[in-house]
Amino acid sequence: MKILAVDTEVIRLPLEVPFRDPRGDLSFVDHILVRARTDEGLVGIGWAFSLNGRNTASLKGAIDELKLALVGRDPLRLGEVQDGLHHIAFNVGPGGLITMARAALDVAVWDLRGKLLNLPVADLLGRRRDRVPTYASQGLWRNYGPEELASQAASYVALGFRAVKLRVGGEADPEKEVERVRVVREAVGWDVDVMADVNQGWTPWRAITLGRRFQEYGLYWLEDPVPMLDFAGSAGVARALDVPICAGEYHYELAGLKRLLDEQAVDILMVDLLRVGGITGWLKAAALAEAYQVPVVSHLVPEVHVHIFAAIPNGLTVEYMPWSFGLFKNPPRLIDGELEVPSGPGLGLELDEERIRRHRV
Ligand code: SMN
Ligand code: MG
Repeated sequence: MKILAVDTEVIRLPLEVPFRDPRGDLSFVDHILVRARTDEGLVGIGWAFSLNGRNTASLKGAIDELKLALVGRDPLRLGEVQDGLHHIAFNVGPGGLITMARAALDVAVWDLRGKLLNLPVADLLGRRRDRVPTYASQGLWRNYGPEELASQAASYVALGFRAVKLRVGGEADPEKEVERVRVVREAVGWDVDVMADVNQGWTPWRAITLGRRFQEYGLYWLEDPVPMLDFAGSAGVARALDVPICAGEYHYELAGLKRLLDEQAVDILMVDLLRVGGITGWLKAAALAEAYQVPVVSHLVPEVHVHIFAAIPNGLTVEYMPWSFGLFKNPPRLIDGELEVPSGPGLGLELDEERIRRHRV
């Protein structure tokens, strides 16, 4: 079995609810869809994405150059594929678009491996469960006021979610930040977990003073309170607060994640599928965190993370962000507040060719 060709295309999917954010509005997501085709007619899929059309062409270009590492290779020989990708990428990597491109191709190869062996990726990875915890993360944006936050948070609970994440860090007035957390807690009650994401917006001092105020609302985690490279600041915040500090989504490859762990800057490590280099990189990050007895959580792309989290021992919860669901006829289902691992081979995802045709750019 050999990969004969790898095709890429750009699919522009609008967000159901566009939002405005002081750090960048979002109304659509460009998916660079990868299809790796074998001589036996199997097709492995993977994808990278960009927000609001920024860098879409560069990302597609990086994938189109790196994809040569797959052509002519046996998808079961993942190590050879990885070596080939690193060989093409090393002079401009690691990190940035090059790592994201490698990740999209890595996911396509894993999908192919599952299809070839007729097993879900979760089984290839050593499945230990069939459903994984998840949390609603597709809303509660920074530009939403208290009423909108409360009604949207309640709507997620009505859908069955047992955890929701809101965004903070956009208000000049600290009382308004506290109010955001309070209205969400009051809307969901005390049986639902609440996370708050600052997206690097605060100084350590503000994170500690506001984090202390948030504690009365029982946050499950406080995410990225300070800039990603302020390891010492994050460690200081983690030491000062009872609420667990979660960070990691901005880091590429493993070095930054390791430093977060070494410096005790996180209680929970967040790993981004594209920035860590795909499923292959994710498994290394999960094992690294396990060595520090730190749980891991995912960032975006629940379709792939549901397989990883079915298998790894230290996976806490999968971020439910359905931005790519429109590509598929059968995105993973939410059942009793958990995400179900699809049963089909590979990622178990069937492309919705009709919708893809309509949104191709
Ligand atoms: C986030 C990151 C990128 C795009 C949207 C939202 C956020 C998250 O940091 O954790 O979901
Ligand atoms: Mg985040």
